[in-house]
Amino acid sequence: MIGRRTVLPLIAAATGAVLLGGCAAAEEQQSPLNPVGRSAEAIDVHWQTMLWTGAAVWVIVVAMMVATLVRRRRRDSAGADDRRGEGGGRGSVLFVALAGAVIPAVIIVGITVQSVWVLQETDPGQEVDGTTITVTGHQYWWEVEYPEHGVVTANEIHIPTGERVRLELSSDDVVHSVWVPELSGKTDMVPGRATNMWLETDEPGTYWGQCAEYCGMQHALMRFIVVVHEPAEFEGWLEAQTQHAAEPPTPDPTGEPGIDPEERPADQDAELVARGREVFMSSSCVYCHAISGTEAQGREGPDLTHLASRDTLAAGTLPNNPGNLAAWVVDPQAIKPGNEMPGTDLDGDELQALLAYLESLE
Ligand code: HEC
Ligand SMILES: [Cu+2]
Repeated sequence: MIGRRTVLPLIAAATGAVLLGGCAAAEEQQSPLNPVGRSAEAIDVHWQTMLWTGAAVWVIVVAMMVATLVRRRRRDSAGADDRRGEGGGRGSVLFVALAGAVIPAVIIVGITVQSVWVLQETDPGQEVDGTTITVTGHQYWWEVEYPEHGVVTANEIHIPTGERVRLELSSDDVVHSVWVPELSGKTDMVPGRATNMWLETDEPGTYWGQCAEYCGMQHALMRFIVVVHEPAEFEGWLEAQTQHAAEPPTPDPTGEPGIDPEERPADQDAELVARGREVFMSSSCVYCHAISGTEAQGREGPDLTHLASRDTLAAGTLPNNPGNLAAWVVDPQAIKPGNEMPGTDLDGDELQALLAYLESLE
């Protein structure tokens, strides 16, 4: 017969399996269980120690409880009324002293010593190597600046391998928190207060980060990536980002028709891009967005100077491709309700030109 006693544990086990399955899926993108950054590795050592020590204590305690129950039951069923052995004797006192005081003390002191080590390993005050990056939290996106290089970008932090890079954090509005589980622990961004952290890893790759302090409606879609490059590649990226946005090539009106038909499509593209630039500069976009080398200098939204070089749109909400870009510009509130960008009412032609211009911002 299947009673409550069997069903409840079964439900609990099934729920547990589903929850753990969720963790396994998330592991592909961001998980502190795959540490590759120096700071995340120290945190991992610490939590593994606590997990396995805790597990060992649990197994031993449960085993002793079960053994006691079994012994008691045997004795009861034997009808013994001999209680002489209980609660007394030197053996019991020694056991209580060891298991109740000495062993726990050794474990707690050990874990405390290790956590002091982890605090030192991950100390934000540690000396750093080169590049300093300032990261500012906004509802619901990240402004990323390389002040020594005059570079401003958004929702992507690029760093070189093998270097400890400092991130100086602040917030433009409410409390946010930077967390890249594979690289480091969390650090809060507090309005009006400077905090900092560092990143260091030898593994090139792309690592997902996440706002880890509830900050409003789109907190869950306040994501970013950390792109770790080999040093030479990093220099190349930085160099490209220092460039102003390219002026759209001026279409050549003197080109005699028929002489070089190959040139025509490129010319038409150039015309579209140039028109799109005008649309951008004459609409509300400029109040909120900057494009370096142009009159657009708004700081309410992400800098768009090298928009087309970025992997994602709207803080990791969408992959950056022409279809998603169009969908975002037309109706950002449908994609990320409650974000700070209003929709546009441009007509079809203007929109097409605007998108061509945005896509040209490499
Ligand atoms: C009132 C300010 C405001 C106006 C006006 C505005 N935007 Fe935005 N825009 C934002 C904000 C804020 C974000 C970031 C939204 C988020 O991710 O939460 C954003 C994001 C974007 C992005 C994605 C950037 C990225 O790297 O993720 C693009 C592209 C963009 N805007 C283009 C435009 C264009 C084109 C216009 C004009 C038609 C425009 N915006 C008008 C504030 C504005
Ligand atoms: Cu946030």
